[in-house]
Amino acid sequence: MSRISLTQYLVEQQREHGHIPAQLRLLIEVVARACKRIAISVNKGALGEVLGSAGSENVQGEVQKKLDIISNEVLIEANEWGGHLAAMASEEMDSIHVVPNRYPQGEYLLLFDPLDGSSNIDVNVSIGTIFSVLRKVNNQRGISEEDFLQPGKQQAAAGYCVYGPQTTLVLTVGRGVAMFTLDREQGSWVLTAEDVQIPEDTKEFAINMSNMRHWDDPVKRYIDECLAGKEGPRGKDFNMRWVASMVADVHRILTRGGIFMYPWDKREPDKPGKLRLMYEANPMAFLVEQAGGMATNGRQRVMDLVPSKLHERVSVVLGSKNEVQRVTGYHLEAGQ
Ligand code: P6P
Repeated sequence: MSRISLTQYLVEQQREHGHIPAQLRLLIEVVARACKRIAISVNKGALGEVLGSAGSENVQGEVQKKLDIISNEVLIEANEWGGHLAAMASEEMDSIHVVPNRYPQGEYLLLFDPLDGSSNIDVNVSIGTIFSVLRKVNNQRGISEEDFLQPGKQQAAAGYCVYGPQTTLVLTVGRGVAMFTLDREQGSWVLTAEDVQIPEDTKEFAINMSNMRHWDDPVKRYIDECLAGKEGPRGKDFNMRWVASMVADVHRILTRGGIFMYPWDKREPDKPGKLRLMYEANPMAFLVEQAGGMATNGRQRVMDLVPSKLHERVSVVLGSKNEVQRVTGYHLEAGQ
């Protein structure tokens, strides 16, 4: 594969397929540049006075880390002036951030989890930025939260940046998944994988096992069968991984297959799950489907779900197609 830059990749996609409007190309390049800025802060760690709690809580009631706030501010500042966005939404902000009147408004809406996996920041484990791009659907009145409440299948683009042993940007604009690794010497994103494909089968599952007693029966059945190994109904042994950074777990699945599950559990029965639909599940579902995998809430396709509020939560089962379908089948059999 030729080692081309993100810019050359986007220009060639636009030239060959014509499906990346100029504003969308600019948006992706601005987000990619913001991720480089975030990577610099993340990589400083204790040297940069950026670790630890910020002493505040976000809309989710979660303690905010200093890097959560820094990352959020980097993404807001980078995207405000370019004229490609009408508004932004973030896990770290209660309400949407409309582009100020001093800048032109564009055709897109950007949603992001600026730094996913915050519990891993202070212990030097991979974390990441997740982003989702929607089109502004109305042109008359001003932008409001309702304009963001679109199902994931309306996404124009989605991606994440994983800050790990390598800093890697993973992107889809609806024509497959491409991966770009940050060349720190040049400060540029270099294409290192394209047409990424998730194997349809796997022997690796990712779930927080400490919640087992809270799961519903179909999830318990699926995991019990994985744990039973080759002597059990699956006839093969399974391995388990749980990074507690969705970006890291999904990157592993895009790279070598697997199934990731954060299911509903009875600790908070009125909540469908822990993860957020708009800026975690939907972008990851777009990437996973574009790589030949599946993403559901255990029963339905994630990207078909119509959100009723910006910070809506959802159960997530995603990854290798045949495994996700098995979990869906168990829910259907159980009538759950
Ligand atoms: P738990 C990180 O806080 C996150 O939102 C996802 O990135 C991750 O998969 C999950 O929560 C981890 O949750 O309950 O295992 O800490």
